[in-house]
Amino acid sequence: MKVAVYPGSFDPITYGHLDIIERGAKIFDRVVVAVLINSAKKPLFTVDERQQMIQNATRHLPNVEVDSFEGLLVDYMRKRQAQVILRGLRAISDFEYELQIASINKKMNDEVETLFLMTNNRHSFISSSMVKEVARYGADVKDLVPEDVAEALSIKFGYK
Ligand code: COD
Repeated sequence: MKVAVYPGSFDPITYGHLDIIERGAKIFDRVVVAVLINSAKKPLFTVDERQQMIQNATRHLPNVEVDSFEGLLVDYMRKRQAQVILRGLRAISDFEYELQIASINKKMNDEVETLFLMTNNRHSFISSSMVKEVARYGADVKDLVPEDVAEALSIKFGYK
C-alpha cells in the first residue's frame, strides 16, 4: 500500500492545499494530511480547528485521513509506515525552501522520497498567510478557501 503524508501548517487550509490533496488522493492508496503541532509558532487557528476544517474539506475523499504530529516529520513517516512526503510548489520562491526541507529529510531517512505537485494555475497565488492578511481587513475570501473556513476567518477577525 502506497501511503503519502502531506504535512503542513494549514493555518488555514486553502483551495491550493485542497487541490494538492485531491490530486494526491488519485496517485496514492492513502494520503494522510498531517498538521504540524509547533509550539514555537503562534498560529491563528488551533490544531483542532485546523484539523476540523481539513476534515470538512476532504469528506468526499475516502482515502484521505487527517492527523497531527509533533517533532520530526521523518519520525512521523516511520510511525505511519509512509514512503512519500507530498508537497506543493507554486513559484520559484517555494523551490529553495522545499529543496532544503526535502534534502534534510532525505539525509535523516534515505528511504523517504518527496513528491512535488505543481500548483494548479488557478491557485498559484493562494497562500494561507495572504488569505489571513486580506481577511483581517474584511475582504471576501470565498474564492480562496472553503466556505466554512471563510466563515471561521470572519469570526476570528470580528466581522461576524
Ligand atoms: N498551490 C500548491 N501548493 C500549495 C499552495 C498552493 N496555492 N499553497 C501551499 N501549498 C503547499 C506548500 O508549498 C507546501 O508544500 C504545502 O502546501 C503545505 O504548506 P504550509 O505552508 O501549510 O506548510 P509548511 O511549509 O508550514 O510546512 C512545513 C513542515 C510542517 C513540512 C515542516 O516545518 C516540518 O516538517 N516540520 C516538522 C519538523 C521537521 O521535521 N523539520 C525538519 C524538516 S524542515
